[in-house]
Amino acid sequence: MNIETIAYLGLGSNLATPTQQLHAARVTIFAIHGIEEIAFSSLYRSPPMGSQNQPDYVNAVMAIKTNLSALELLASMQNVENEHGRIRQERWGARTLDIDILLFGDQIFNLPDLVVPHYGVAERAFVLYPLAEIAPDLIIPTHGHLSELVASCPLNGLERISDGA
Ligand code: A4P
Ligand code: MG
Repeated sequence: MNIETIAYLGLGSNLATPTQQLHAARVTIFAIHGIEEIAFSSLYRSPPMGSQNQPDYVNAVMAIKTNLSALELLASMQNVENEHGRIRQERWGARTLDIDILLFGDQIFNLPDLVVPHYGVAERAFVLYPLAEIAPDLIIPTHGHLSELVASCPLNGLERISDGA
């Protein structure tokens, strides 16, 4: 039995009614044995990072408590992506559901399949703003205080669109 860890998941979708994708993902994730939801941010819309030839994204961040290991959590989130019709095509291309493990406690992983903190966590507005909404005092391993990262991150077109999924 693993120790319970607080982890943060970044959820994103830009196809097939993104708000519904995030709602469905949330319901699926909190029903998983070994995962308990602690908080779920508002939903935020933003223009696509990467290829501009795709719809806007809707993003949110979910805080969970889990007794899964980090690699078990990754496998579990990849199952959720697959169940929700995610087809991996081009990197940074359109997707029905993307789930990134942003943080796993204060642990650092540099494995072939898992890099935590997630490499985009410190500079992506669509990650930092929802994260700060649910965990304003967080310290991100190797990056420092979330509040300072948010303060120096432009919105880049990010808008809060609803109270939650
Ligand atoms: N992987 C390594 N570390 C992690 C982690 N911490 N969490 C590996 C999840 N996966 C991790 O992921 C590729 C591989 O990353 C996986 O096999 C896993 O072992 P993927 O989800 O198949 O590929 P991807 O999502 O196309 O690539 P990547 O690099 O994860 O893209 P991002 O960084 O997720 O960006 N614009 C807006 N506005 N909002 C968005 O959410 N998202 C993306 C995708 C592009 N543009 C966006 C948004
Ligand atoms: Mg991803």
